[in-house]
Amino acid sequence: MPEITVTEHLLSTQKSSSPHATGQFTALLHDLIVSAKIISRNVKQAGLVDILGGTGRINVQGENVQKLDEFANSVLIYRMRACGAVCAVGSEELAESLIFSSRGEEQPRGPYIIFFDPLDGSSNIDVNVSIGTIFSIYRRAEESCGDVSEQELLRPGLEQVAAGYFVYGPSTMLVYSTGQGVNGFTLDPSIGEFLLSHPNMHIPETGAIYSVNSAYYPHWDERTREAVDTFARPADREPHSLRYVGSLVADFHRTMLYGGIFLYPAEERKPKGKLRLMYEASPLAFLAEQAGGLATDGADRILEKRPQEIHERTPLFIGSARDVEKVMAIYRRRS
Ligand code: P6P
Repeated sequence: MPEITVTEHLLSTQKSSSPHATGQFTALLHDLIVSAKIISRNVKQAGLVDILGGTGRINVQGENVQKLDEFANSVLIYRMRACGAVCAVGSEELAESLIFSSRGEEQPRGPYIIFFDPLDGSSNIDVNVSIGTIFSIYRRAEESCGDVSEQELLRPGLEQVAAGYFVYGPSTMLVYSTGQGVNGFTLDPSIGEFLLSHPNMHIPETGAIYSVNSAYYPHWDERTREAVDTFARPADREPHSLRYVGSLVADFHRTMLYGGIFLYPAEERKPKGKLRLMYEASPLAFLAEQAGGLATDGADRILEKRPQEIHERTPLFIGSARDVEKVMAIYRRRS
């Protein structure tokens, strides 16, 4: 197969999907990719330089900020400001969103709004487990002008124009969609390019793996226990295998390729679950649906949820359509 770079792929699909494209999205994606290459380089060196361990600071989520979290966040913010295509940024590591104003700038700011988890799974950094960057991209309404308002930021996932993730594992990969299916690209470090390696990704309709932190079983409600038991202790067939990395991007990437279901339910100590709607659940739900899968909070489709605040959390059941439908049926019956 000829080597197709992510830029070539984007330009070729853009011609068909948005001929009037101004190149601003290409500029945004280019700077996102450069950010990921820089983050990947530092992640791969983490054991060799004094960048392991925490900064001693606590982020808005109440979690210990790892030095690489902070580094990834600052690289992404710098590049998103510099690319000119972005007018606002939301990040797991920022209590408030960042609004980039056009005032005093030679060029008006572009129309794109990006949310990201700069380094998800950071608790795994020190033990050399795969981690990732998750991003979600919206576009301002054509008629919008002036600085972005808070209200323009709180949009349901259905309105995303693009979403994806970088996974820093044995290889560094980019998996993303602009609404025309999902494609995967693997970084070839010898030439510094992301090359098309997983064209037109589809989640199998059902899978043989479920992914959940079963240690929380005592804290789940009855419908969640029944949902998990559907895969762990099925009455009518072999049980699924349990695989849980504890790094969302790694667990989701496996689900995209092998099928099955990832579950992070609500529980008594986390009534809205742990994962964040805007920069974890919504972008992954966008990818899952583009790849033929489903994503729900148990009752509602993730992509239809309108956030009330940037760091809102949500329960998440995501993966193969038939497996997620089983969970939804249990929640419907027991609610
Ligand atoms: P738990 C990592 O901290 C993270 O945000 C996700 O990457 C991961 O899926 C989840 O938390 C793991 O949470 O409660 O099982 O440790």
